[in-house]
Amino acid sequence: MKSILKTMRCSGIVALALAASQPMLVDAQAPVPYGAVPNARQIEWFHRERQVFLHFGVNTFTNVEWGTGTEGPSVFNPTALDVGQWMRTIRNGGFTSAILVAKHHDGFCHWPSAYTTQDVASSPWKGGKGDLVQEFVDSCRAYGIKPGIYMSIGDFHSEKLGNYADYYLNQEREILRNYGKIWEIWWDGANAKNNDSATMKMYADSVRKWAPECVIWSDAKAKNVTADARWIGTESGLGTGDPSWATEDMAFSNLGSGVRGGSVYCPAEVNSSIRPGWFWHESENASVNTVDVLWNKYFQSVGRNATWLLNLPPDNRGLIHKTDSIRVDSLNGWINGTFRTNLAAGATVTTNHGRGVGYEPSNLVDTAEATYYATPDNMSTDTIVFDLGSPKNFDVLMLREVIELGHRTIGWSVDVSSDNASYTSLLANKQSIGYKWMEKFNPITARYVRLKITKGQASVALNSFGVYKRQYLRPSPHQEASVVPGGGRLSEKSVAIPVFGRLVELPQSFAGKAFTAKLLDLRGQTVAITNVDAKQVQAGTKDLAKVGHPRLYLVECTGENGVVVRKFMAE
Ligand code: FUL
Repeated sequence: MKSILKTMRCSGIVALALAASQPMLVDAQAPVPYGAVPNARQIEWFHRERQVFLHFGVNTFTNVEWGTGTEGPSVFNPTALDVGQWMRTIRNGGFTSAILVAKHHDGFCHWPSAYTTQDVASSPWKGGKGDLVQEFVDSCRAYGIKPGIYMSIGDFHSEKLGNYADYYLNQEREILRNYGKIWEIWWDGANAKNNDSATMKMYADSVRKWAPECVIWSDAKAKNVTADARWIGTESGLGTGDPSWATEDMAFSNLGSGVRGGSVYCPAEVNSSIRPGWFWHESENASVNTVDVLWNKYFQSVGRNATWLLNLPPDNRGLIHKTDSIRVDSLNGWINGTFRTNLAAGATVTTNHGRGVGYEPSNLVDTAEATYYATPDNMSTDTIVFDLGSPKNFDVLMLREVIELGHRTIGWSVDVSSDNASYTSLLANKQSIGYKWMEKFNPITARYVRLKITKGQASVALNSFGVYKRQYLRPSPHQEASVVPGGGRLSEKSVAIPVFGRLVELPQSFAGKAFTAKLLDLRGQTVAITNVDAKQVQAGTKDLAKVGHPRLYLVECTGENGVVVRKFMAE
């Protein structure tokens, strides 16, 4: 087996892999990346797949979508705000990260900013002692959710006061330097006055300085040189293009589909709300997206080479409404139920143009993300037949390309057969693949599935193929209990404890005790387990080098008070 990162040889990718702290060996046999390729931030961002947007602020209390900046902070007074309830909804919905609207166009700030009184410190909430950004990031970390921040560029309250760029930069510094790692910053172009390219470039340079791993989502000016992720051109959640290229030209001339061969790698993040509006309105409690609508949105975002940013707006109590929570919980039951069994997992896979040892067709149906199938350099088409062993009934198909090697395939189709002789078309004239492409269709029964790669701009490099039957998996009480992060008492101080040879920040309750630590890969699969005795901090930990897994991202520590999940970057 060869790992993707082991087999890259272009210097751009060398820099990328080093930036991502991932080891790599040069292998002359590996395909060369084609065109624009993702940076380390974008690779991590793609793996988040499902993210939650949290629109909450003065508008929640004044019942509008856009405030004017003249509302006093006194209107912000949630009676039962519980960020832990948000996190349980987010986690139970299978989301991996959350973006809090820390400041919308009205200028009200969810943190006590040193630069304005239009903030929580001047509100009645917690007697002006609250800091919602702090509660949000603490709770995210306790629940293993990556925190991100929306900070509106347009600010009806503070723009009038002059020196707005300095003001924004000061606030950006407060957010990025005072709250630990922020995984994404969101720059909406709406209502922005002070957003010329030079200013936006200055804001972006500061993000790179203060938080180099923070993804920039931007629809503001200069996005062609600052953005890691782009707008899709609609907020319906159902408008992602087919094809959907991760690349754009310098003018971003096609937001919905991207631009094939474009020089800027800037994939789409599909933002949409579970309700008609972005902020909570009582009148919309009966208009929450159904599970079927959410299922479609999932396929039109994660299933189209993009990530999904679904808005779940907390209500005026400060809680996510139960209808919204139940809907995303059910959706996750459908996603988990469907994708846990790949009916092609044991398939015999034959192809016409294999690249040889290390790039076997069977890599397409294994569970390792690091292995892939490839054709020789001069061969950009192929016919790949999956013999499922017996007739199988399925209604979903999934395909993944090796994004580190760029968009390669630009034409593909799928047909099915019961005898490997006469085939019926299932999917025709498809173009892009990218990080993940998913299709759903009426259930069909077939033993043979034939994937034709009909056109490519470089040799084929695919890492996964799957067919699935849509089904629901109810989370068992045991599964639920196993992820309850009781160890993450939010106000608790943290301590740094060596785990797998690295210092990991854990709640104080882990200090001086024995606990179990698990390393999980990006898909949540366990790759190593160790017992840590924090009384003798080094004892019981293993050197990571001996674990032999280059791409480790999460460490899950189970102590006597529960489970805490932390990000873990291997070198
Ligand atoms: C838009 C804003 O004007 C909306 O209020 C919302 O925040 C949405 C995500 O972006 O441009």
